[in-house]
Amino acid sequence: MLTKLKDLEKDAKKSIEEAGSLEDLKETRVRLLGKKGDLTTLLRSLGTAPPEERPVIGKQANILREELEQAIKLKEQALKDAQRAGRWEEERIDVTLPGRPVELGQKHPLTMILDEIKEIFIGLGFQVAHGPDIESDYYNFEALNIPSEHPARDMQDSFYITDQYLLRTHTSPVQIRTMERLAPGLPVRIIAPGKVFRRDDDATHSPMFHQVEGLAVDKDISFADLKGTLLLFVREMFGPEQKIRLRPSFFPFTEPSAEVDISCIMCNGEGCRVCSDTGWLEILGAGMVHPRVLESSGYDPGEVTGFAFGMGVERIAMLKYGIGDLRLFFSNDLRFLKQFG
Ligand code: 2NM
Repeated sequence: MLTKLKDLEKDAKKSIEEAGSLEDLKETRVRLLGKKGDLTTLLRSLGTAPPEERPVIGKQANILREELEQAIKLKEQALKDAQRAGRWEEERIDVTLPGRPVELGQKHPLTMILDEIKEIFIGLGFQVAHGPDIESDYYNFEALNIPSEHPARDMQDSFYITDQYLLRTHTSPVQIRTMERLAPGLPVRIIAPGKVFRRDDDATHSPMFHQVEGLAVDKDISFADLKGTLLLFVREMFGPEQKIRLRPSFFPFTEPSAEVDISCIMCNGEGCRVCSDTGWLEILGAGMVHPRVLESSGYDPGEVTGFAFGMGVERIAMLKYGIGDLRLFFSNDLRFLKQFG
């Protein structure tokens, strides 16, 4: 039986050594050491050996089992190493190849325009204020002197979330919130840039677009201050030769109110397709803050006055870059976006 054991040892070590793959090795292991394996079978027949030989055979068999376990473990590691080396060979990286060019992104044209607008007003002493996209009926309408029967409140024009909450339709709520914080004594000079939402969708209207509104509240703020501020803005934005023209208008939150035109940047006021032969382009709404708006925000309209204005960022970008379709800003077409680098 000891001879059998010796034979088994020789055969087993050979099999382990010759295993060509991890699968091979696994099979060999089962054949040698498994429940019905060679070594187990040999030990089962220990009872047929002479009693004095049994302890020796048993001991030798156990030593052999340990040796084989060890040999299998070593072989397994060797096979794994070889496998990894093979993969490395296949995937070897040629560091002398030229690299793939890295494409840098760039600012969205609307971001560029917005940055420009912000810088101009910061230069004039304004601070940038922000507020929530979801607003209450109160901040979006009521505090702005827009009564409940006003057509601007129509469900058809706004995205209502509940009875009292909606996506803001302009950034004026930011101005109200700021006045509430600073009233009754502190002066206000802010612009409020951000997304606004209206139920509109065609080549000139998007359900989401961007506005910048401005507000100045202080003692003795006049309509002339408004005009001067807007003229400075327009000249920095569109060139030092620009003219502006104010036409009487109406907004519930300002009195008096005006629409502001700039001389057409395409034809310099000569008259062309872009300005419908008028020589002028409308780019802003503005006015003196309505006393009721000042009052509901905590200021005394007998003590302070204010001017406010609002503009659409997309419209300014379209004019400045000569873009014909508003939807290009939101289509994320790289052929369009790459032109503004
Ligand atoms: C515009 C036109 C005119 C405006 C008014 C206010 C506030 F909150 F102070 F009353 N914020 N923005 C305003 C005034 C906005 O957008 C065309």
